[in-house]
Amino acid sequence: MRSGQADALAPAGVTAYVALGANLGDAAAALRQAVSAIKALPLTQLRQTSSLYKTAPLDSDSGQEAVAPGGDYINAVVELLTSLSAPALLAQLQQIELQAGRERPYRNAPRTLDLDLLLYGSAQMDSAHLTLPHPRMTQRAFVLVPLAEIAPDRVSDAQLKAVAHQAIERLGPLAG
Ligand code: PH2
Ligand code: MG
Ligand code: MG
Repeated sequence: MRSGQADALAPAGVTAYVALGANLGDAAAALRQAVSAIKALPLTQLRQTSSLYKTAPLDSDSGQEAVAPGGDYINAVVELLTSLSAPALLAQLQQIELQAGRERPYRNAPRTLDLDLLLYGSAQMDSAHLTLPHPRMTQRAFVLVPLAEIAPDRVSDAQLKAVAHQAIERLGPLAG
């Protein structure tokens, strides 16, 4: 039996995708800072980073373009390989939001940094704190376009087509 040997191997980790967004202050700098913080997370490697995108604010509930007090967003998506559980990863992401000065005065308030866990391997869960896959990700060009850039097999052409009317402009690489 080789199972004892297999048990001794380090867990390979889970591929997870995180959406980054900000629309207050220097949003691009906030996203770069967030990527540095994600790189420093325990048991986690940053695997891929999408470009930065400028996107029109969308209302979370209706999915329609909305007038947001902070104006346009900067968005990106990163791919991680992590041995943290999904709730532990979410808690770490929320810590990074807090360090960036995130306040939650009301739903959809302009934010210095929003980090949303989109996908955690093929996990499907619906708890009070965490729903996977992210329940609104397929309605949002600001998630699907950067996700398709780094993980084309996780986004279908039909999904992209369904959000093609939403304004999104590629700005350039996140780093540099
Ligand atoms: N985040 C929201 C609501 N609306 N719109 C854009 N363009 N980008 C976002 O990151 C975003 C949004 C809630 O988190
Ligand atoms: Mg969000
Ligand atoms: Mg969020």
